[in-house]
Order: sequence, then structure tokens, then C-alpha cells
Amino acid sequence: MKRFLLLILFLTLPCALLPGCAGGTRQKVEKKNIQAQKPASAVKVIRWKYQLSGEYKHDIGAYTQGLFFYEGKLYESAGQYGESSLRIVELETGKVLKRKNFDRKYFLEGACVLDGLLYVLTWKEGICFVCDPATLEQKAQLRYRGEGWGLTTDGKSLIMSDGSDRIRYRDPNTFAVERELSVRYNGQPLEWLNELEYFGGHIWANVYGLELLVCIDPETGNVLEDIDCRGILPSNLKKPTTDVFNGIAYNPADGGLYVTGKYWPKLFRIRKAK
Ligand SMILES: [Ca+2]
Repeated sequence: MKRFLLLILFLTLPCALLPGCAGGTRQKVEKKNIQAQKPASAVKVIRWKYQLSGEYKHDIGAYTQGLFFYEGKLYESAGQYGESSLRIVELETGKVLKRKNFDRKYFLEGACVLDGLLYVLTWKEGICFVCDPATLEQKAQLRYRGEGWGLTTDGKSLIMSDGSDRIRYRDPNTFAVERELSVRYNGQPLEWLNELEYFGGHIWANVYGLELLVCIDPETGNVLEDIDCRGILPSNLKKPTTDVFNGIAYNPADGGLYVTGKYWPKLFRIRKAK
């Protein structure tokens, strides 16, 4: 967002304030930047609405950061310093079947399972915990630079967001960056990418602060379609503590897409609708 504002500021600055700016060169600079905003490969995003196909209880004490299904069970990672935990949740009742609390110096973020290991990020601590998905006990730690937000997997790599428009593919053994994807929405960088879910050959993402799911082409970074989820949590269920929409989990057992939010009392099963 800041980058976009800076670009606007740059394009609207008087010519005299721009270094080396005189007549014809200014035209070239502006043209170059305009072209950069709309690459030839830009695709128009297809907009969908949502239709509810299920509704479940969700722990209002969970500041949802990661959500996924593994071997038929729903897993959730919850953030905030002093509240961070990993959970295995009974979908039908919302009951927490198993819970592992983390030290108050850690703020847990996104999580996923790859090759029988549960990976969970931290926000600013630069640590990815590697845990046993059955016991939730820690087995190892991996280190990285920068912030950790969302995490998912395509079955080969870990796929991670950091709140920017960048998604990075990482080696699950070393956490080294294998590939970086710049995500674009109608040709514009899309920042604030948050919780992630890979399914059907695409990366789905929450966008922090918006009730919107975006579907990203992992080859080009272009958003292909989105689902407008505005109003999914009825206003009578919102409290002062109710936070943003976050958490996407695809359940291969029923083909369902499950979504929730931070400190939300509900988890919803949805499908795309016109
Ligand atoms: Ca997820």
C-alpha cells in the first residue's frame, strides 16, 4: 500500500522536484512507470460471491493464524504473545481435542503439514517450529529472516507469506528460498497477503483487513479469481474483541472450503456462487 502511495506521489510531483527532470525526459519517466503498473500479462479477476454450506462453533479465544486439515482432522494455530497455541479441533463441535501452548515470547503464525511434519511460523521471532502433528510436540527449529505470516504446501515446498505482495517457496529441510512470486491483482501488486491454502493447483490467500479470498496462479502470481466474503459473520455475533477474517482450510475428504476469523465465534463452510 505504501509503495502504491509513493508511486502516486512520484507521478504527481512537480517536474522541477524530480532529479534530472527536463521536458522530454519527464515524459519518458512517466510512461515507463505507467507501463510497469499494467504488464501485458495482467488478467482480469473473476469475482464470486459465497454461499454458506455449513456453520460450526469456533473458539473465540483463538486468534486464528493457521488453519488446515490433515488426516481428517482440523488443525489451527493461534497467535498473540501469551496466547499462542497449536490445536487439533473437532470440526462438528469446535471442541479443542489437543492443545500445545507456546512460551509467551512467541507469536505463532501460519502452519501446515508436509511429509508428516507440522511446520508453524512465528511473526517476528524468525523461527519456524517443526512439530509432530500427532502430539504437537516440538522436534526441531528452522530459522529465517523477516516476518512470518501465512504457510501452506503444494506437497513439495513450504509456501509462505510475510504480509507483503511476495510469496516464497522454501525448502522444508533448510528453509532456503527456492522461488519468489510477486502477486498481482488486475496488474497491481497485492500486498497484505496473509493465511494461505494450496489446493486444486492454486494458492488461496486471505488479504489482511479485507473479507476477501484470492486465488493465485502459482506460475504467474496473477490473481485469477476471488470470493467476496463481506458480511459472512453476522453483525449480531460481533463483539468489540472480534478481529479480522483469517483462516482458510480445504478439506479433501468432502471438497469443502472452511473459513473463519481471529476471535470469531464461528467457522463456515462455503462454496463459490454467482
Ligand atoms: Ca490454511
